[in-house]
Amino acid sequence: MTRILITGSLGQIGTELTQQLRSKYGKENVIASDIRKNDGDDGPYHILNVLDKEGFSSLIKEQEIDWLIHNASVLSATGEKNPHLAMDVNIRGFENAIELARLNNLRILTPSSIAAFGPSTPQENTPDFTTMRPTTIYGVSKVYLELLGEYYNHKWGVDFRSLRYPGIISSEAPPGGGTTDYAIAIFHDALKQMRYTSFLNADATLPMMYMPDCLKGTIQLLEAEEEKLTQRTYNIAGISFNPAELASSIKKHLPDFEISYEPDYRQEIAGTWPKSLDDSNARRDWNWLPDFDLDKLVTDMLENLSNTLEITYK
Ligand code: AKB
Repeated sequence: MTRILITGSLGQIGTELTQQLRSKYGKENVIASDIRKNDGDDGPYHILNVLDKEGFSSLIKEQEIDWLIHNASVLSATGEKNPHLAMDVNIRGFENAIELARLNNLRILTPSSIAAFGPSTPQENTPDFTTMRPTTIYGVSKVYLELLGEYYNHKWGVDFRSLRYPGIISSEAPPGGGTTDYAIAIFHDALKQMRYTSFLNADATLPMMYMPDCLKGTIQLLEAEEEKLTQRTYNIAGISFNPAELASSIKKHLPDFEISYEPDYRQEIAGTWPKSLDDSNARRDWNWLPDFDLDKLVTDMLENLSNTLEITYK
């Protein structure tokens, strides 16, 4: 049976990906790890600082790992507040991960992001191969990750795979320090207090995706036969919308909901990212197809979150 190690397993994506992979590959074959203590996990869990290369290496060897999902990362807004932390975790952490993948012959999947693009990138229907001059440290770390992973692939044959995730919306673990986090906070505030103040402008359109689509795409790429991959890094798109459009979809369920706007430094970051992505290569190579449009996402999200928060809204 394939043995999988996930770093950053307590993050927004890591939390749900760990559960999903455990139900597919068996609890004991999916080893979760993160930098902090975890009381809630129901399977093998290890505290791991990805900057501790020896500890990282021992865990891979002791657990006889085949696939490494390297999710440990500082997101865009936190990165702009603390660029050196982002350089350590995102750049040095990834250098450790890819080198250990080479030494131990692992398949390695690690996220990139729409943040790898920048203000000089065409913003509509952005293709996989285009101008990439990001202006955030998070974006710079993702371009480096993509290029270094591809270098390890052509130089040493390391099976490196990456997805450029859009903003991910989910009701389980909260995200930490992202620019697209408004699209989750809005649901919490809508259910709790019927109003939300957005830190992005009303018309700040960004590519976004619901967690079930994110998990589906991640697992599809992880499991894809290597011969099918014509490239190592893929755009995947779900839907594109802005805060005003999201608010009107929420209003269909909560007619009294009100949104106001107080854009901050995160608007500047969002303004440098694409509005929509061309993901035709992922569709062609490994049959990627998202399931959720905006209204379906909003209906599902309100239902799940109201259950978790024990709030009746219908
Ligand atoms: C962020 O906002 O930093 C992330 C991302 C788009 O990668 N959600």
